[in-house]
Amino acid sequence: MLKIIIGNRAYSSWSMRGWLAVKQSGEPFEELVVPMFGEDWEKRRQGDEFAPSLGKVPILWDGDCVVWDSLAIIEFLADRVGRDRYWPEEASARAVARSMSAEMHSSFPHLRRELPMNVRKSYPSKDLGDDVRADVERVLQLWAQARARFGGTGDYLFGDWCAADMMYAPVVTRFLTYGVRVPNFAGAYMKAVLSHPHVAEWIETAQDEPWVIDQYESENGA
Ligand SMILES: N[C@@H](CCC(=O)N[C@@H](CS)C(=O)NCC(=O)O)C(=O)O
Repeated sequence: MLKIIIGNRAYSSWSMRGWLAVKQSGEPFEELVVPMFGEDWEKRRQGDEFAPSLGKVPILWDGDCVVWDSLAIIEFLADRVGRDRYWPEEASARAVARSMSAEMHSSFPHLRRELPMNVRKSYPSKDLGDDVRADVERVLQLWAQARARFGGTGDYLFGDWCAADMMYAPVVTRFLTYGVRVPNFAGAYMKAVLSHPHVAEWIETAQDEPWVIDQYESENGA
């Protein structure tokens, strides 16, 4: 059976992406939550289960086959259960969905650093610095283009729920947490993402986690 190792649901955005991908597979899976930065975290990440990932989550095991890194997990599962479960069918839509997902994976350093994920909190709007604002604008531009070109009658970036939505789901929760002001189309998209049953389950389960990491509990970010 598949087994995914994740960090805290409250704070670990990469874990959220990997977990959403496994949920999307429809396959049964086991999950192991290792709370980040506690004693057990240091011990576990030095163990064999974490070794291939250099101590980062998420990590997916399928027997003795291991996949780490959220995008690789998506691709591994797409190979396993069918690409159409993860990526839009039409070639140009798929190309854009892949590009947007890769950009999420490699970019937006200011957004990631200054607005860390915390799905248990929501603060009033605050002024964003220029660098964070530029990251936010780029995300909104990508969302607008995907929705306009490929959204059709569906609620998500490419109509149906796909890997690009999984990659941007933690951005949606960050915008909510820090009260980032967005245009109406983005508000509607965010609402759809937050109502997706897999996202809703992740957020709901996070509420009951006992662990608190102080550095992610500030309205001013990390
Ligand atoms: N590029 C990796 C990023 C993984 C990552 O940085 N995970 C964070 C948790 S959200 C982590 O394990 N941090 C612990 C550390 O860096 O020590 C992916 O896409 O999965």
